[in-house]
Amino acid sequence: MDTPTPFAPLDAVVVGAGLSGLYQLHRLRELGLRTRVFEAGDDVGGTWYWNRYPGARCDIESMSYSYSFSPELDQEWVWSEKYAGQPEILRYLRHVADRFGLRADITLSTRVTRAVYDEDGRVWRISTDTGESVTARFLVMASGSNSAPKTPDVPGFGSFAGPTYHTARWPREGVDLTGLRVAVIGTGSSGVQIVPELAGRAAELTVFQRTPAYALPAFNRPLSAAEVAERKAGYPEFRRAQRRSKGGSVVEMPTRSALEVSPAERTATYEAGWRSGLLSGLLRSYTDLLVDAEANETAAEFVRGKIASIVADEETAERLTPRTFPFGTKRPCLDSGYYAAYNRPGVRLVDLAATPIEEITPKGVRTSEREHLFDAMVFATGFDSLTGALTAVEIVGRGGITLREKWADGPRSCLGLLTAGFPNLFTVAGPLSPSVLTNMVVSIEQHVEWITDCVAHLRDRGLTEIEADPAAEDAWTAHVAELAAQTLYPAVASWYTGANVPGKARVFLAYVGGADRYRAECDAVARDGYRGFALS
Ligand code: N01
Repeated sequence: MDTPTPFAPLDAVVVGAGLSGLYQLHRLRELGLRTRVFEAGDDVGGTWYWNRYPGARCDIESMSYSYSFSPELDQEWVWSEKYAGQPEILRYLRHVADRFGLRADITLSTRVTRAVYDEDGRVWRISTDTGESVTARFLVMASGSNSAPKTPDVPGFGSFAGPTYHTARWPREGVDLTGLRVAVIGTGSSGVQIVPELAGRAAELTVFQRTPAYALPAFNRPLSAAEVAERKAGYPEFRRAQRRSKGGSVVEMPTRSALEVSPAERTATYEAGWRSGLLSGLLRSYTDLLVDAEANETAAEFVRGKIASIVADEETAERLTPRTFPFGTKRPCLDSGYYAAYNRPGVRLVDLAATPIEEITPKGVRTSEREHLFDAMVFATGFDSLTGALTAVEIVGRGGITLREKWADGPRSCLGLLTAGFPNLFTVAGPLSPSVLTNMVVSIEQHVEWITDCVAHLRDRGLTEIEADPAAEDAWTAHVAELAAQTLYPAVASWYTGANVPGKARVFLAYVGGADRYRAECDAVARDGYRGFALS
């Protein structure tokens, strides 16, 4: 192991001990850097620590949604299901923390609240909610893309007299909702997953839907010993293929337009995509589903037909049918009994497009139609995505400018990795990178490795600072927007565009060009001596 340069009392602070932070710590330690992770939760796991709601499950296959950096880990860990549930993924991440001895450098139950760049000392001065202050040369924000929960922006929020739960803050000890009248507000991925679970327990379950989702069947199942063994035998090549892929998953890419084939052929292709039980199964049927509204409509219609075939009550089926935005422009959901739940007695759908919420009351929810009475309420209302966890920390860069101020009109950065005016501050899987449009683990590993190589580059040359060049940042920010503008994404109100958070700038927040192209660009920038960045 190299001897660390005495950068500062700490060489690096990493914020968050989820998938990103754990791997970042591992890599920086390998480099010999004195690194400390601060984690708000009382254990590691990040997303998989916080989102403990019943039904929480990954929507990327478990043997794909796992670290690739350790062939030994790949061989020793055994996934039990096609889509791992939250408890299993959390066990995996706890195992990773133990196996690589990471816990010694992780401070739990501690939230970083403030980080100020000391321009003279070229260090970050970092404060926590436990009153601790540390100084580090590098600050890596591994704080998650969907980790700042959003509560419903409706009058009376907080006035309900009974218990309320946000899916992303589900109590560790669980909640017994058996026999109660329960409301669920929100029908994104979290709502779609929790509804079937609660439908079997609550006496009455009322789902408040503002916008219907497109949900595709998960067909989750146990993995057989034979398929686990086969994947393990092929893991080295599989992991290489993931790294070369556009979305971080190894799938066949389409070559034809949806509009150049016959309706019968299209339906057969969509049927195969539906049966694949993959989140991307339908979207990857044709090349133009996310760029051509007419092509997209063929897929959207297919899903609408499926909803009608599952939901017995015609009126409920129609209300569950998405018609206001193209398929895939909001992240599709994976369905493990969501639509079918509406066939159970005691499960009701309230269509907020027809009868909006007027207020939350001490007894329940008042819509424009009437007051609905509940014993407990569940908010599956999502997150301030991509930027929320970053701007929640008071990050103060050069000249006293905060990141929140700098990004008031939307995030700006070079490669989604560093932003001008905030030297030595890296973001993992943050805005303007492919992150949420890909298999997160693959994108996280790519970012962590780039950051680690960058830090090693600086150290090996006796340099102490890297900062995005404003011109390169402008170019990257514009490039991300230009690519997005070629798709159907930006026109849709979603968390991808920041439209789900009142007052948030409306900007398409992710890089749509693909993880493969993005990786090539990041590698080229590094090869060119960190083109677009000032090193000193
Ligand atoms: O959040 P969302 P999520 N009144 O923003 C509704 C990942 N994830 O937690 O669409 C009434 O998608 C809102 O309505 P509308 C995944 O990337 C993954 O479900 O804004 N309703 C919407 O229906 C996912 O995409 C997994 O009109 C209100 C819902 O709340 C991302 O996290 C599981 C409202 C929020 O949906 C976010 O998913 C879970 C209000 N005032 C999450 N405010 C898996 O791996 C909001 N809504 C499977």
